Amino acid sequence: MKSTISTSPIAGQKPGTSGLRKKTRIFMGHHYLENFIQSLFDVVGAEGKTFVLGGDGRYFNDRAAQVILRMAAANGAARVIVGQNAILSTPAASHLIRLNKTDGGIIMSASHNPGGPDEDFGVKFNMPNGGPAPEAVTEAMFARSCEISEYHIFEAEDVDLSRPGSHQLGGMRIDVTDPVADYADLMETLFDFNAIRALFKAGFRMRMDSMCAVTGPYAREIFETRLGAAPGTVINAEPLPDFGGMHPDPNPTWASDLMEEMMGENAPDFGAASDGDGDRNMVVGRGIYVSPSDSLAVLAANIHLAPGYKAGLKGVARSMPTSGAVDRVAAGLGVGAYETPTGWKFFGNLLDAGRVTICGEESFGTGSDHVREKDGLWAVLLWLNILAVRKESVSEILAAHFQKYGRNYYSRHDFEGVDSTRADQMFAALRERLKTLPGQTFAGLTVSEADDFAYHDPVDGSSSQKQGVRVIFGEGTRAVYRLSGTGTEGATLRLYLEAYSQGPDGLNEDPQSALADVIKAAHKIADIQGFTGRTSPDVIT
Ligand code: G16
Repeated sequence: MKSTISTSPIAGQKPGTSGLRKKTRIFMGHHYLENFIQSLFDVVGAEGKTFVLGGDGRYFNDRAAQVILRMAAANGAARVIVGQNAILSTPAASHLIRLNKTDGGIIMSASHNPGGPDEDFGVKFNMPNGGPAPEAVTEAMFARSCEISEYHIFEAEDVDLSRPGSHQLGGMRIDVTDPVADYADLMETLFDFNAIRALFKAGFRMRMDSMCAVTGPYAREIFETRLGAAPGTVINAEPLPDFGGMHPDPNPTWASDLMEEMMGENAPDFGAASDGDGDRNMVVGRGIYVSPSDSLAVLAANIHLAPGYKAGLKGVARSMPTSGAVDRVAAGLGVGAYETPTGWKFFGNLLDAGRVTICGEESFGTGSDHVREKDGLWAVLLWLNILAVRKESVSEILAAHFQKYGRNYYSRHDFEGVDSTRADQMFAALRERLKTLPGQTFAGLTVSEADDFAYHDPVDGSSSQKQGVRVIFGEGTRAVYRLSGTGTEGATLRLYLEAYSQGPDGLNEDPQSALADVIKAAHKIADIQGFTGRTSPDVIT
């Protein structure tokens, strides 16, 4: 039976970089999830439509799925394709949206943020192209959430999502589907599985850390079953509601066990980790960490070695704070390079218009036009394909890359849990001073340009302002300041640091040493200590 429930707006249901992300208990609060989902359906329309639904399996994922299904039915949706146990990795959801030509999808995830009753939950909407909703749509959802007065929900028993099959909820059909199969099949069309299988057969050892999050079943099926990697290659392979207490963010700090193994004596040939919802990746060679910006550049330079990309690149795109390493590859290949604001949604138009093939971000996101999300396992597979064809180690491939293109030393420093007001004041003061910075010298570095990044989408003409403050100290050397859009507590200040070296000397320096002057200058320019009280970051990647 369909019910219409009276409600009233709840403050602050404003989607950030990647959907609406809040503490789980907030999402579990009275009408909270329902208000947001109704606002979403009111904006995108549900009548007669087909959606994909799934999430990363974190705490409340199962309950939220039942609520969303009942609301979809009450709002007149025709069909929902839902992952078994309400599980779908973000890239797999993007693929299912496209494969089934649906009207979009709802993904329940707070990505790399921890899960559990006292941790984080999130909901995001992806468009019929499989990509995150653009700002105009999320703004409209927010506006709707500020005026909502009722929501519609079906009163019914829980739908059995524990095995594949079809169900009926009112006039709506529900198809429960294996979350892994279609995605794994897609990967087989893109990469040379025979070559990778031969690599493993010859004794190549890999460690994949799924961090007790959604990629476990995907990684086991692809690496161990289809590619023949040794059983046990995938660790932390069981998705758990609290991610086993892990912080499922694949970076050297949070994937420290993997780092330790890869830097140790009996290290495997290749290591990788992925995040809560499977869209992020970190790759590590034996004894060598690959920064996401360098990974993007190496993948772009070698992508033609994978069968799905043998025609080469149409172009590349990176988020503004990502290092310029991939731009050098694009210049070498004579293809376009686009610089977008942070957030995968900004790549969507470029991918849809066929202007770019590969995209990436410093925040451990890499992907291509095969879906409209970043895709952690895709990046790992592309690395494996390259390693299998080149028959070189990760460190040899990186060394050759730096030799050819020079090296963009890069690091991101995060200052977490900063007082939001103080963080805003710091940005206001910095923005105020931008025009006066050029010509001034800090820690021996002279500012050549300073601005607040604004983006004009070349495809639809939309524009986005205030996307991060850039202070440039000549060719390839810069500091970028941005506030995170994915945190749920206080503010997180992100400081992105980059210095280019053409070599041949100095290509093997430690990034923190190579960046020492940029770090000093960046602190001085924004008076980070004065505003936030912090002298050193909480996380360095
Ligand atoms: C999300 C977006 C990414 C973006 C990241 C930025 O990642 O999908 O495209 O780079 O946020 O995070 P922040 O605003 O904290 O710097 P995810 O993996 O959380 O979906």
